Amino acid sequence: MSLLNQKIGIVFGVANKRSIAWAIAQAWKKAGATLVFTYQGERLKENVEELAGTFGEDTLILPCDVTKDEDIARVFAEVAAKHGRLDLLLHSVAFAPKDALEGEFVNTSREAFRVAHDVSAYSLIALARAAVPLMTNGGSIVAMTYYGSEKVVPHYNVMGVAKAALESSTRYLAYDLGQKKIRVNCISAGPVNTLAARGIAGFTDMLKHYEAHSPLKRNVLPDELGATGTFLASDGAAAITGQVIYVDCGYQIMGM
Ligand code: NAD
Ligand code: 0WE
Repeated sequence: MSLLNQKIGIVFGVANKRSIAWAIAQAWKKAGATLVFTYQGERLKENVEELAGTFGEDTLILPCDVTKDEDIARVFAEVAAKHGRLDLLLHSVAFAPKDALEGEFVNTSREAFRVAHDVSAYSLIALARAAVPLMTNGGSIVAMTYYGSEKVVPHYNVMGVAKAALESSTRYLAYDLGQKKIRVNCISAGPVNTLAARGIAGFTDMLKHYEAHSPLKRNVLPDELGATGTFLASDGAAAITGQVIYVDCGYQIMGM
């Protein structure tokens, strides 16, 4: 019997085959889940249809800009119409304007702060609220975060502040939704070479730094994020909520 048999999930944040969301979606699928996919906009439609289409012709694939309340409402209405309920939700979405990740944090504009928090943190609250009425048998919500929320990682800047908001929101959501048997957790991943990471100056050096300094002396693999995502989604994690789980080859424990 597979871990996620009979479970219905929705995945936010697939852009291409390197996306962490795609690694977790594949693991959820392998564990027996039925999935719905969303994509940010027309630009990514073809990519996501090609990837998610391999999950079966009747897989629901819907556009959703997480900063638009009407998009979110439409997506959950379509999930309700097709599946009638929901068990799992993956939030694997983040964005800050590029210049905010390049200069000094002290120069963060009001607008860059607003956008980063709207896309990367508020969206978890909005998606959770829309999911609750469908999670009638309880549920598991998983969001992706990064260590730059708690320690200074040069250039991560306003994204670090937004991830701190995301992690704190995870705890407040876990408290509110616990009575409905809905769990909310974060996976804090070590650096992974995705679209969101490429183009970051010094990213290759960062992978090398983790290789040199993490206890396991290597970087995390996408499949390992999939495995943790599957665990958190499964009944094996039934008593785990409000947590940040580090899947970073142990990097977070180090003091030097
Ligand atoms: P990615 O570029 O593949 O995924 C980011 C996704 O966010 C994309 O699918 C993009 O379309 C989506 N997105 C951005 N703005 C959106 C909007 N307004 N509406 C809907 N979707 C929107 O990169 P990734 O590395 O897989 O990132 C996924 C998550 O993992 C992010 O939360 C990121 O912060 C987190 N994370 C990444 C790393 C890493 O090193 N790559 C490490 C730790 C955590
Ligand atoms: O969360 C992230 C990256 C999220 C991200 C990436 C981009 C690049 C393109 C958010 N917004 C944008 N905006 C863009 O215009 N990570 C955890 C990966 C990452 O990004 C870094 C890192 C790491 C790690 C940026 C600086 C330093 C380290």
